[in-house]
Amino acid sequence: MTKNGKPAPMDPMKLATTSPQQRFEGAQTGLAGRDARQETAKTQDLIRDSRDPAPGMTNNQGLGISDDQNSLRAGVRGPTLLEDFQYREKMTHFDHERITERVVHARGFAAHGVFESAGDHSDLTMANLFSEKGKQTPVFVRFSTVMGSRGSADTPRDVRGFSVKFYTDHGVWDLVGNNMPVFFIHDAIKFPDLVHAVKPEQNNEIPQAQSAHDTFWDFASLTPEISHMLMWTMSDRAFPRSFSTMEGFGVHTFRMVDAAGASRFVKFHFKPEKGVHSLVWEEAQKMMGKDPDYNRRDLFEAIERGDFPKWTMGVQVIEEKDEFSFGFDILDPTKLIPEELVPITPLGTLTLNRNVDNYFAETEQVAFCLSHIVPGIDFTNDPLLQGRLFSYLDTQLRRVGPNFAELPINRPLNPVSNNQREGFGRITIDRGKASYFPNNLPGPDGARGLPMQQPDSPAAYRTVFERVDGHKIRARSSSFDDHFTQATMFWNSMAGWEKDHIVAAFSFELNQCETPEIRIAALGGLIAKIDPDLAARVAEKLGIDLPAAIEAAPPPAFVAFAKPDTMPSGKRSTAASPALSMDKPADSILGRKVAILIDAGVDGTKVKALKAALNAEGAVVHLIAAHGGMVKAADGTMLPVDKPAPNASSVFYDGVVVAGGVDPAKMATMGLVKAFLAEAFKFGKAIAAFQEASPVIQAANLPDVGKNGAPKLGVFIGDDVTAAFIAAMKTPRFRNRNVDAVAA
Ligand code: HDE
Repeated sequence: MTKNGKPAPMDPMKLATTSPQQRFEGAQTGLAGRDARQETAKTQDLIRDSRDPAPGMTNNQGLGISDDQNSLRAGVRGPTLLEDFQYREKMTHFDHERITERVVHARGFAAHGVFESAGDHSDLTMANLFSEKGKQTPVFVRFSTVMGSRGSADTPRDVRGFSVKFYTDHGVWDLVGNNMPVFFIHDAIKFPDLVHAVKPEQNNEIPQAQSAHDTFWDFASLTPEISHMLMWTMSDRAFPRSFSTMEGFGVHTFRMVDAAGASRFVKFHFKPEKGVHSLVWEEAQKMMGKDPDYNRRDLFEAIERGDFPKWTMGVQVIEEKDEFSFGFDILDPTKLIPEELVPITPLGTLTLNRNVDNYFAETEQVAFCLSHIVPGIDFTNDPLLQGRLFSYLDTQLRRVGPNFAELPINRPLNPVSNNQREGFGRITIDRGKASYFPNNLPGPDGARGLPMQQPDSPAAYRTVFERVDGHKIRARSSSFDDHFTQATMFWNSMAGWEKDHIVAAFSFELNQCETPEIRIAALGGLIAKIDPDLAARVAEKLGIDLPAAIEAAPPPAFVAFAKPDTMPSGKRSTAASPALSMDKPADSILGRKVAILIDAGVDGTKVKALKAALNAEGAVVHLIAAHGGMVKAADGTMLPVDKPAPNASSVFYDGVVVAGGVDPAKMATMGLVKAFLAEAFKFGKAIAAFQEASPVIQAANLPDVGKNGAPKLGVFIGDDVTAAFIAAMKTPRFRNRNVDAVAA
C-alpha cells in the first residue's frame, strides 16, 4: 500500500520483464484466506498498472528537470533555441496527445466493477464466470452516446452504448451492447450508410449529436426495417436519467454452450437495481447546455460516495428446437423476444465500484471487440453480428494500434502466449529464438516447442458444431421481411404519456427537417405503417394531410429477399409487452437528487432533519441559496450552501423543497426561485414547502395548486412534509398536471 492508502502500483519494469505466466502466478499468490471480494480487488489492480510517480520532475528519459517554466533562449528577450530538447520533447508529446476518436460511440464514460455469479449455471454454459455461486469476475463497463463527437453532450436523443469487458479466468469476454434491445438495420453492409446519414451533414457538419435532420430521415424513410428501432429512439429511453437507471441488452441472439457441447440460443439482459427512468426531452435539451456532463458526473459521484450502480444480468433462453416458433426470425436484430413469452433467467449481479484513475489510459484506450469471446459463449448467424465481428478488431487496430491488447485496460488476467510479434508500441519482450509453430527449439526456460495448442483444455475455444450450407447469394432471408409488427407492438405497450412523448418526438424531428418531401416520405412511408393513430397525431403536428402523404411516399430502397422458403412458422403478434413500458413507480429513492432552497433565517433544525431523512433513503441533497458560502439559520447555526442558485438548475434535481428564510415574501419575488419551481412542476417532479415558505409556492403560480399545496399533484405544504415528499419521489413523474399552462 502507498501512503494515501491506495494499492501500490505495479513496477513497470517488472511488468515488462516478467512473463504473463509469472504475472498471473504473482496475482494468485497470497490469496489463501482472503474473501472473494479481496480477490477481485487484487485482480482489479492488475488492470490498474501504472508508473510509480517520482517526487522529482524528470523528462521521459529520467533526466532531472531543473526549470520547467522557461524555454532555453538566446538572451532573456531573445529567440528560443532549437537546442531546447526539453521544450521539444514536452511540446511534441503534447502535439501527439490525441488518438482518433471512435467513429461512433466517441463520447463515453466508464468504470470498473465486478460480476458476481448468482449460482452454478453449468447446465446452460461452461463459461467459467457463471460456474459457481459467489464467483467474482472483474469487469470494465463503458457507456456511450452514438452520434456525437467526444466533446458533445451526454443527453441528446440517442442510443446509449453498454459495453462490458469481463476479465474471466479463460480470457477477456466483451459483450458490446446497447440500452435498446434492437437495432436500425439487418445487415452490417448498411452500417456505414446509417452512420453517414445520422452524423452531421457532410456539407456543413451540422447538426451535432442529433438525428433531427434531413439526411437521417431521408435514409430512415427509405429503410422500413428501421421502424422498430425508431420507436425506441423516439421514446424517452433515448435520454436515460442516469446510466444506472437504464437497461442493457446484448441485442443479437447469441449461444450458450455447455461442457457436453449442447447449445441454446440466448439474449443477454441487464436490469438496473434502481429501475428504468429517463429524462423528458425538454429537460434533456436544457441539460445539454447547463451540464453537458450530467450522466457521467452522476455516475462518477455515485461511485465516489459508495452508491455503487448495480444490474442483474440474465438471459432469455431458447432451445434449438424452438428456433422457428416466434413468428419472426430470432436471427433478425430488429426483433426482440417479449419477456412475457420467454422470461429472463438471472445469472448474477454486475456492480460498478471504482472510478478510473485516468480517463485516457482506461476509458479512451479500452478496446471492445465483439470477437473477444470465451468458451461457453458462441455467435449465431445474425448478419449484423457477423459483420460486427469484422469491424471491431479492424477499428481497434487502427485506433489504438496492433498491440492494443497489451495495454493494462485491455490485457487478460490469464497468461497470453502465442507467436504474434512486433508492431508499434510493443511492450512484451519476447524471448528465445522461435516465433512460429510448430517448432522444436528450446525456449528461454529450456522447454521445447512452446507454446503448444491445447486441444484438451476446457479453457480452449471450440466453435459450436453447426452444419451450414447454401448458395453463395446476395439476398436476405424472407424471414426478415416483417418490418412493422414489433414497431406496432412497442406503440401498443406504451402508457398514454409515453405515447404523447413519442408523438412529440416524431413531430419535433420531422419539423426540423428542411426538405418537405422527407417529412412526407417518413410520415406516409413509415409512420403510417406503424399505427394509424400515431400517424394521424404526427400528421396534425406536421400540418400534412395523411392520406396524401401515404399516396406520395416513395417506395423503400430495393432489397433482395430470398423466395419465402425460410419463413419461420408461428404467429406475428402486436400484443402489448408490459416489460417495454417505463410507467412504473420506483422501489426506492436511492441516488435521486433533491434541492432544498434556503435563505437567511431558515429553520435550520428542520432543514437538517429533512436532509438526514432523505440521506437515510440514499438520496443526494443539495442546499441551494442565492449565493455561495454559508447561510445563517434562525438559531444562529451556519448551513453550508452546496450550490448557489445561478449555478444550480431545477432540471438537475428529481425533487425540490422550499425551506424558505426569515422573509419568504422576499424569496417569493426572486425570479430564479420561481423559475426553479415552474420547471420542477412542468417536468412532473415532487415539490414541497415548509409551512412558513408557502408564500413562495403561491407566488410561483403553479396551475391548480392552492394554499395548502395539492397533494394529488405532488405538491405538499406543511410543518412536516418529509414522509409525503419521500413517497412522492418514488413516483417518477406527476403526469396529472396542467403543464401546458406553465411557461418554463
Ligand atoms: Fe458498434 N461499433 N457497430 N454496435 N458499438 C463500434 O467500435 C459496428 C452495433 C456498440 O464503448 C465501433 O471501438 C458495426 C450494434 C457500442 O468502446 C465500431 C455495426 C450494437 C460501441 C462499430 C455496429 C453496437 C460500439 C466504433 C453494424 C449493440 C462502443 C468504435 C454491424 C449491440 C464500444 C469502436 C466502446 C462501437 C461497428 C452495430 C454497440 C466501428 C459495423 C448492433 C456499445 O467498430
